[in-house]
Amino acid sequence: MIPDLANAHVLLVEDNDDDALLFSYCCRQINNSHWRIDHSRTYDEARSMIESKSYDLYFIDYRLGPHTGIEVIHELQKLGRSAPIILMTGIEDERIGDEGLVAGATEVLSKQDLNSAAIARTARHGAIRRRAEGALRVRANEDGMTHTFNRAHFLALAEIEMARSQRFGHSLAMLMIDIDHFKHINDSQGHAAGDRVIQAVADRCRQTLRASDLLGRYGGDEFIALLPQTDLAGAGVLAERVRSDMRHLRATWGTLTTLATVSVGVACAKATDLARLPDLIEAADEALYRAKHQGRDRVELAS
Ligand code: GH3
Ligand code: MG
Repeated sequence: MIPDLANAHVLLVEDNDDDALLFSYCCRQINNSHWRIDHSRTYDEARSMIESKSYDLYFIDYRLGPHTGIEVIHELQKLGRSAPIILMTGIEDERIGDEGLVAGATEVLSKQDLNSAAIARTARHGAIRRRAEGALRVRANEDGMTHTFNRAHFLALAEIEMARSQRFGHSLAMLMIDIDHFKHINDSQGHAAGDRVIQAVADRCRQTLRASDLLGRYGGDEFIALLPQTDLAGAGVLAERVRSDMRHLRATWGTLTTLATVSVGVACAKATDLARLPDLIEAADEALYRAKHQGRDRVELAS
């Protein structure tokens, strides 16, 4: 086994206990490796485990009750987890493998071929590929300055989240967060100080939001967040927390310390029946516009 996987911490997502036992048995036979394996049996369990920890390897079964392994892969993508993801399938259907690779799996492993050599090979290939992709992927998906998702990647993930919330009848909320009078900060203290404020606002948003929420940089001084399974009232509470947390924000640049406030527009896909992502964005944007016009440093909910 390649050195960085010798003591890998592995998450196995598998609803069948016999298959899980076989998998663990095979892993113990891999030469020169001592994998620590955490096992989750359901999609919900997997979700909470991947949110609370990051693993060195993910082995995910395709069939998971009413869910599929593809949804777990989407969660991993959202969290920006970069370890190899191996999708395991018991069904001889190439389309499932293709779907897995498109969703972000590094390798596909047929459960019919489950043995220690096959597990070790997919793990090794996955790790090699991830290393090669690493820098490239981060650059393609992230905003370099704030390390939030860039606009294009945020929108791609948001489309997935939107489809899923509709499928399960969950509400989905959006926040548009814009720094108040940011031009003035740039003009009075310089562009570099402005950059520090943008970074500090991103950090504060990240601290306030949940791990399962998506945060992206939508434009210069504007951020966008998507909150799964959150209704308008709940999102309003969170938006208020984001806004009031900015009071403690101190962005320093040289000897300068800058304070900033933000305005937040909130919309919810279920409450207003917005079935398409552009409509949800427009509703959040309109609410933000109202927050700006009603004095800034405030939260407005879409009506
Ligand atoms: P409002 O309260 O209405 O939002 O006023 P504002 O001054 O914040 O207005 P606006 O949002 O239109 O200003 C955004 C400014 O952000 C304009 C642009 O020059 C600046 N900007 C965009 N990207 C960057 C960046 O990466 N760094 C810095 N320092 N400034 C940026
Ligand atoms: Mg602004």
